[in-house]
Amino acid sequence: MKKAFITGVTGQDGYYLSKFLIDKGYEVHGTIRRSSTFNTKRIDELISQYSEKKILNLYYSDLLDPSSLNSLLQNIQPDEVYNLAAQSHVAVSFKNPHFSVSTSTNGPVSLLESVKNLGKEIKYYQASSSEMYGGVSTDYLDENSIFDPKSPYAAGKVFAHHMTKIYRESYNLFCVNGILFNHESPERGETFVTRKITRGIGRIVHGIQNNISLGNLDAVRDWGFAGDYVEAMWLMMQYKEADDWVIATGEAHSVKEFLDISFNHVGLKWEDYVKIDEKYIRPNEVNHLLGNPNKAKNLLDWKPKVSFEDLAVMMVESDLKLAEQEKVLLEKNLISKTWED
Ligand code: NAP
Ligand code: G4F
Repeated sequence: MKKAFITGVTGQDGYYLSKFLIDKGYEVHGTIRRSSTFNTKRIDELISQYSEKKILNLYYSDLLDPSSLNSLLQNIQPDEVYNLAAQSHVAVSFKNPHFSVSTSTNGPVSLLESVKNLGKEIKYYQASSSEMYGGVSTDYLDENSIFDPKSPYAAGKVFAHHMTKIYRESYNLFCVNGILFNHESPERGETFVTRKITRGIGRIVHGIQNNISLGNLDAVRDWGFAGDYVEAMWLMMQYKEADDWVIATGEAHSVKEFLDISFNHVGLKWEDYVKIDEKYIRPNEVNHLLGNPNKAKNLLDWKPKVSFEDLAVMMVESDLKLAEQEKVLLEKNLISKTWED
């Protein structure tokens, strides 16, 4: 049985990748952070199904704790390491630059060093990001496009991207960079723009929220479905050689277009509910990201299966159900309203 080690297993991609690898017959080992409240909500179902059978195994660790990462890798001796952990919110990285940058730079170096020193052939996956390109051009971006990071988050990712390549070239290690463009799902963090919108729509429809406050509605992204993108991560790790890969849909859409589709789905007009709040305007914006996934399509035989429209509808439908449950709990005073109008 192959063993995979995943950092960031409690995140959106951690959830989809664990599920995908377990279905492929892997034993999954994941790191979770100690928190004063439970932070395993996304993977609770997987835990109840697979932890007793030792198919899913969880350990407390942090990317800022190299000794814990090293001893975990020594003990587990995984075949594949997927480094998904990061403070992944771009706007937050301006507010918490030390933490954001330390996590995405020191973490990968610690893991790469451990992988190098293990003396076993271990494959390493680094979660690189389309944010590294900076979004100044409207051209298609591919593996050869120039990086021009616009945030602490993106600068940290560029460093990790180069280090992954350096370990590949210097030590002949199987180190892969997956340059993934934005990918979303019903498991997306609730402060990323797509989920913030669909969560808001669910609550508006059920009468427990009045408005959604947003920032730049003209920003353009290449949005895909997270479930499709974790398959691409795995395919990169099975390819005959380690490389850098762009994963994207090849379609660009604005925040306004996401609003259009999502609000139309419930028969409402977004213009009646969306307010612009300056606090969501970033110090330095990434205006336009559009990826060219042809290399992955041709060599990995990967393609995105969920369209932009279906993704928005999938998220709205899921958040309508969540809001319906919240409404009942609110009426029974079992939860309080913590979200903003
Ligand atoms: P996410 O939902 O924010 O998950 C991030 C994960 O990292 C969580 O499990 C989080 O733990 C963990 N984490 C944060 N800081 C940590 C630290 N210091 N030590 C250990 N774990 C830490 O992000 P995602 O959307 O799944 O993205 C996965 C990775 O892909 C990230 O590296 C992200 O930067 C990158 N990426 C994402 C996208 C995208 O569109 N989703 C695109 C390109 C690249 P808690 O649950 O305890 O917070
Ligand atoms: O959903 P976002 O916060 O995603 P962003 O900044 O593109 O970053 C995500 O994708 C990256 C890949 O390109 C990942 F590396 C990163 O970890 C993360 O997953 O914002 C998308 C756009 C931005 O231009 C932002 O300014 O939406 C705009 N936006 C407008 N109003 C908003 C809001 N973003 C957020 N989060 N909240 C708003 O109210």
